[in-house]
Amino acid sequence: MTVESTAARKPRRSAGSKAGTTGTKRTTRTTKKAQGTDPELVQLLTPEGERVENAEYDGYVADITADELRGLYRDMVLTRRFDAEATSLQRQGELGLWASLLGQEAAQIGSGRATREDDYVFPTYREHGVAWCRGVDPTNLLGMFRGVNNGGWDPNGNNFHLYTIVIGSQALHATGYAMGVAKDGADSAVIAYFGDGASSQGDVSEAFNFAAVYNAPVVFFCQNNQWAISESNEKQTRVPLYQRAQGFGFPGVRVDGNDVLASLAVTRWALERARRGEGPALIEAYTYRMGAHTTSDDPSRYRHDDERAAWEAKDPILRLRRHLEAANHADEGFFGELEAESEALGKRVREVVRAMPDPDRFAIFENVYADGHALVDEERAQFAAYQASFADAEGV
Ligand SMILES: Cc1ncc(C[n+]2csc(CCOP(=O)(O)OP(=O)(O)O)c2C)c(N)n1
Ligand SMILES: [Mg+2]
Repeated sequence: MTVESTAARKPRRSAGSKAGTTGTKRTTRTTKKAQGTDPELVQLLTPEGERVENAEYDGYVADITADELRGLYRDMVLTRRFDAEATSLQRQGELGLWASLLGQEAAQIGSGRATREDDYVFPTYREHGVAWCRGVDPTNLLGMFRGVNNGGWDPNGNNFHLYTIVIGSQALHATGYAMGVAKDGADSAVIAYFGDGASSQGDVSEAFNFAAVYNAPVVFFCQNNQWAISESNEKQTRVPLYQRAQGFGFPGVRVDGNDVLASLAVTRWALERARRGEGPALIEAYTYRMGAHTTSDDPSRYRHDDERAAWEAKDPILRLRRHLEAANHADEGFFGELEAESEALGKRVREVVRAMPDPDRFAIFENVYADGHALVDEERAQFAAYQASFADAEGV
């Protein structure tokens, strides 16, 4: 179901002709079948892998071939494998921390594959699947979690900004960037990822308002994984998050975040209308964080196992596999080759991480100020003396 404001129904620039793509043509129509499950949720694949029709969004994935469906499956499997490997590496002491995306693969791969090369992505710290879609080598995501660098990739190399830990702040960065894109007259779009917990941050509301008032070409992609560390979704909001958009004057949609096809379709819709100059949209990808918040967290302290079990039945990878098998789109050969590719990725990740060089201890003092600063010089000298004290102790 979508919520549209009056302002959103009056696009400033002319809209495209594709049926169901404009603000005016969008309605709350869904097929009977989809309504039977949850009328608020855009879903194209049921948990059993059955393709359900959706008059509004089918057109956005009509071009997806069997080959591309297998590609989406491969993306999700490899992302999950990479993520599992990173969790193990943390347990082995090779990483200081890891934030797993387990369960959120469909939301990330679907939305990530909807982006165009010239679009710009502002992630949180959990968007490993989106990074994969943007072509960031997964091993580059690990340096920061190993504590050997402050980022690990050139944001402009793939139009994928560095991971952002300050909750919600990237929504403002994305909005400002999108306003710049519009001023440049470019037809690319910007997408900001954030979580259900971040929706309570002032930064996110400020970003919504700026984006609406300036009609910025930005898509707000909220992965509602039901938890913000140990705080449940009920503690964040009294209304479904996608409905917040209405109060700011742009459309909001709730999509089944465990359905890669629906996530792709809805994000394409939002990005296309942003590129046409129709302003921001909010997507709430309804999903579940199957693992801990990070490797420092123990979810058994605040939630029940049966909750996770219920969501496992809606597993994003399993549902696409069921669909591929039922439609005869993939055979054992495909799944076998993917398993081998997955093993090879895991091996490469382990090897690259273990070989990461320790950083220069004094690098932290670089780039604080463009021309240097007396206080930084003083701190560098203090740190050098501190380091030297260990050398003295070793010498004794
Ligand atoms: C401004 C700010 N406040 C608090 C924190 C501590 N913190 C880190 S993650 C997190 C929860 C975020 O939850 P959510 O937005 O739902 O994202 P998720 O981790 O579930 O993907 C909090 C409060 C922070 N990093 N930044
Ligand atoms: Mg969350």
